[in-house]
Amino acid sequence: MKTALIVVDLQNDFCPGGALAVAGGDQVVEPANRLICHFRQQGTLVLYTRDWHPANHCSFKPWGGPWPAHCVQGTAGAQFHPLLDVPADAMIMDKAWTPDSEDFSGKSSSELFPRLAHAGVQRLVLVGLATEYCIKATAHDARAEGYEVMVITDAIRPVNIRPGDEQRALDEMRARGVQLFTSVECIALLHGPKIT
Ligand code: VGL
Ligand code: ZN
Repeated sequence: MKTALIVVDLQNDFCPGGALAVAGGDQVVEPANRLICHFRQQGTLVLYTRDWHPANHCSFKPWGGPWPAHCVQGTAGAQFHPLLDVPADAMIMDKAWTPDSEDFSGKSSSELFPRLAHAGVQRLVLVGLATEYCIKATAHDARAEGYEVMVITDAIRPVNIRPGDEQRALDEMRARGVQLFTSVECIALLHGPKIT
């Protein structure tokens, strides 16, 4: 089965020190890099999404939204984490890049699913930030489109605005048939020695 790795919003503003910091957000870079390395060695598709807002985005508090300004196009906060492995020819998909568009899902980058379908991909592996927003929304949209979805538990982190948000998101994903694996399990499953 053809598989693609989607690296979701691993940007400075979602990491400690950033405008919308997720606790431990930077800790997902290492397992994400391990998966990126494995997928590249296998010649498998790796795509990156970016939260990519204009300065007057509707999700920002001054414009009536819930969030502090974050991931503003062209700023340091919107750049990928400096240790994230992003090849020069990386496929990058930007989301929510007009003032009125707020969509957490990678689907909102209209190229994402058509591109995957064109490449014959049937299974997605998701890593990145944040668990109950962009990871969950992308996972659910992918399930609705018929993809098999694996979310990598050590390579995601929640915002946890309310206690329990993370657990609820994991439960909702499981209920929709999303499979949860650690990065080690994922690599062993997809790229480990074949048992015959
Ligand atoms: C995200 C909150 C606001 C995310 C984006 O990438 O999960 N969360 N914008
Ligand atoms: Zn955002």
